Amino acid sequence: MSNRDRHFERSSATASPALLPPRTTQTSISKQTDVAPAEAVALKEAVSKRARELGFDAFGVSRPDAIALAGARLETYVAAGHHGDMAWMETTLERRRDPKALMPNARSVIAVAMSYAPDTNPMEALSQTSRGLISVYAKGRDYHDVLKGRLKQLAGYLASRSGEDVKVFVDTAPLMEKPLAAAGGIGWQGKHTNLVSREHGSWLFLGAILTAAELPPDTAGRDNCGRCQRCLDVCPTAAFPAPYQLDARRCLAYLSIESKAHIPVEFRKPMGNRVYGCDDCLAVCPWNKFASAAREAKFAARVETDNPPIAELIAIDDRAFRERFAGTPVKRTGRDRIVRNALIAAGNSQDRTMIPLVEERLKDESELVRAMAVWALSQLADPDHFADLRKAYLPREADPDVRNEWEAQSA
Ligand code: B12
Ligand code: SF4
Ligand code: SF4
Repeated sequence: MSNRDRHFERSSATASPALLPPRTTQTSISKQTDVAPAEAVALKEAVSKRARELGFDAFGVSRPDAIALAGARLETYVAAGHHGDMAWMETTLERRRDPKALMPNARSVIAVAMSYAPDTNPMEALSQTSRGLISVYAKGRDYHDVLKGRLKQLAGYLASRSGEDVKVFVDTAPLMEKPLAAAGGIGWQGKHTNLVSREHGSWLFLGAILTAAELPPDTAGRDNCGRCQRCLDVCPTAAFPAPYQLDARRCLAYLSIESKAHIPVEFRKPMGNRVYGCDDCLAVCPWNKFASAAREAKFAARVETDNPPIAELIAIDDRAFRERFAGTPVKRTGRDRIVRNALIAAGNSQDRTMIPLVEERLKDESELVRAMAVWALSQLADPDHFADLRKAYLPREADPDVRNEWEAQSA
């Protein structure tokens, strides 16, 4: 029996409460159904089986009120400013705390996970300094598209069998997918805050269905981090103020993907050659040794997104960008931010053959790009050459941030 089969078997089984391990604190307020009605058990088993047929690797059920503690922690996270410029986390706070705010008649939450485990360790590419690292999750087809299509099929199946309302979510609505997956027994939130499964490690995409159907809940996942803290230690930007807490403002995934601003100087060197996201805290997790490579071919790296040469990314224009990254999550971030990141990678590469390409970007329309071209040249060009460039470009630079870069670098 494969790991996957084992997981489904456990998830869909109904066990006597006496045999179940204690629930984690995250879900302690959820009420366990003592004896689930036979129809609900049969429905859950059928939906779990269908989920497996649709390519999901894990499946679990919880009650909508199972994540009350997560809601309180989300409030603390936002109050501390850890969400950075993701203002939607503030505006959706009240709805995110409670799945019922999205579907008042919801009685059950189905959490699903699909593996995107790579077949090699992505950290090996950190030493290939002429290439721009793209996070494993973004090298293939956008997971929103893949999961949403399958979730809709699963929800349709559930609706037709139960006659009850259903709603589908993949990272597109204010729902806390990690705590819900943990509450459904798929795994636990590791010290890096992502969901880890004993069977599939941490390379998992998550999705959820809210339904008015009554399904027997699973037992919440138990924390198996123990004394390990590899993910905390490996983080290049010290983004974890404490275990189980992330300050997104320091995380390279936030800085390189979500942030529309200039990347603060303190993070530019630690960024190394990562041009889109970061995998380090996931890659070092010992639970990944149990993860077999993803079965979903759509998540496989494409030649054109598999850590492209930095030189190609610096020179990319809008059209070539859209062609290269069509259908992947990278496309949504847009050309300017990727070129911004690639220029930082160029600055870190110590490869002086990139200087002419970087100089071209001093004339770029985007101030994000021009600013990082200045920084990259400050790392690559010799001081006299940099001073000549400054003399030529600073007087005609109107943007205050780009001017600051010139001035800071020549101080
Ligand atoms: C915003 C967001 C981000 C932000 C912030 C991430 C974060 N950890 O908050 C940024 C841009 C940084 C990000 C990065 C990444 N993301 Co993201 N992201 C999200 C999103 C949209 C919301 C997450 C959220 O609500 N954060 C708010 C905080 C408060 O929630 P939390 O992390 O669950 O916080 C918990 C802990 O802090 C814990 N806690 C706090 N204090 C304490 C104390 C104790 C004692 C304990 C036990 C726990 C505890 O309780 C909190 C509530 O559960 C979700 C999708 C979704 N709708 O859920 C995807 C999601 C979490 N991201 C995902 C992925 C894949 C990533 C990256 C791996 C991508 C990459 N390679 O670049 C990185 C991973 C970085 C990391 N270490 O987290 C996946 C994770 C899948 C999984 N296996 O868990 C998700 C679920 C998307 C999906 N549908 O698959 N992401
Ligand atoms: S994704 Fe990278 S930068 Fe972000 S917390 Fe993990 S190791 Fe740190
Ligand atoms: S690396 Fe260690 S501490 Fe971090 S999530 Fe994995 S098991 Fe937990």
